[in-house]
Amino acid sequence: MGIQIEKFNEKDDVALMIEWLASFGATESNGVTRLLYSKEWLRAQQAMKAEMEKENLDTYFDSVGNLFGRLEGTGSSGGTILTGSHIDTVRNGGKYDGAYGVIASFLAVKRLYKAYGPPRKTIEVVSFCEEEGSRFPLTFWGSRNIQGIYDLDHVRDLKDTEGISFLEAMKKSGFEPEAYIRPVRDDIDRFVEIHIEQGAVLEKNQNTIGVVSHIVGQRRFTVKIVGESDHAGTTPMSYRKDAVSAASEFISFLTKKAKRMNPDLVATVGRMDVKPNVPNVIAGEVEFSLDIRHHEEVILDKFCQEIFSTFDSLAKEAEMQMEILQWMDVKPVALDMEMNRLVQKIAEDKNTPYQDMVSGAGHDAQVFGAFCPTCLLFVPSQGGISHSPKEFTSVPDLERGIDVLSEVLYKLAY
Ligand code: HGY
Ligand code: MN
Ligand code: MN
Repeated sequence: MGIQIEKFNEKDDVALMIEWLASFGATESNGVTRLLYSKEWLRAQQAMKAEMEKENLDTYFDSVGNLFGRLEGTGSSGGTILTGSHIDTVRNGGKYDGAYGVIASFLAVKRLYKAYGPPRKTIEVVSFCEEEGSRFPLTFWGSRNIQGIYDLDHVRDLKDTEGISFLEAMKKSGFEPEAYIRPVRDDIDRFVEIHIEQGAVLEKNQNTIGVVSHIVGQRRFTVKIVGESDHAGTTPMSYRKDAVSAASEFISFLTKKAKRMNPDLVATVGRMDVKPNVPNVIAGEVEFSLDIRHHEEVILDKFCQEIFSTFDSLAKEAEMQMEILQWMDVKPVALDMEMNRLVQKIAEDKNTPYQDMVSGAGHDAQVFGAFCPTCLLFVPSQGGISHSPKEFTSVPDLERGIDVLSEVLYKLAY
């Protein structure tokens, strides 16, 4: 039957906490925008810190703004069990992506402490400062700092779409770049993340827990095409160097190729900037984002090689300039089999329907998975909707996730 942990009071209520955290960066369309180092981001991290302190967790920020709540273990075995997710969101995203993982980890540790006292092994709840790559062209700023993959050199020249520099934004939210100390941790024994699925597989199969076996690899690029601005009325079609027409040719080519090449391959153009972006001028310049994912690197390599060589010949043919900047390359990762077996056993003991699955979304777990035994649990997303104000997971599903997560942490740390 496993451990028994009770909700202790209304403040212990996951639905209330989800609404509370979503109030930091709430948008008019009932979504959330909480970008790295924004005011809303800082207020959310500070509010989460205060909640952790109420539960006697030792709280602290590292030098990039990852928030930790530490519950010291009584044993001498050293090593920390880390659990949590990211606090940042996409623009006008949902209330659950990242936030649920932070809240669930916090509530699980709070309930375990109230029911069983201090753990044998130290547990830390983490609220990673950034995972999405929504403000600056860089993702996993929090978890990749902890793993020593990133430091300030990776962000010195970055600016957001309003031209604000990364370091300026970091400084403004109180994380002094001059005071930056690489926050690398070598004491993390295991990492456990719970997250909404952001897809419809669990719902379709009527399972309530997803045990993630692999997380897809992800590559993100910015493609810039430079043609020539010209008069929309007096320039014959054959004289034009129309950057929008070239971009649409590239995008239609890559979309068709992705559909043909492999059923699990996904390619997305989510952002596009057109210059000068007025109706009666032929576009001289287009910049678009490209997000490519698959769980096998060989497929990612093949797809990228084929589309970029075609882009190159099309650009030459049209006598246009083209620049391709890659700003993300995260490898596919297999998560820890032993920890997954523990999760499966716990779900079975609790008669909670579960299934193994691949994650098409990126997660901090894939950064940790390359360094320490890591597991990632999913709870269902209604209609598979995510990165949208319509993102929703039912309270029973949220609670079941916390119940399974609590048991995993109990087995690892008590
Ligand atoms: O884009 C993703 O896969 C995740 O939501 N950051
Ligand atoms: Mn996301
Ligand atoms: Mn996420």
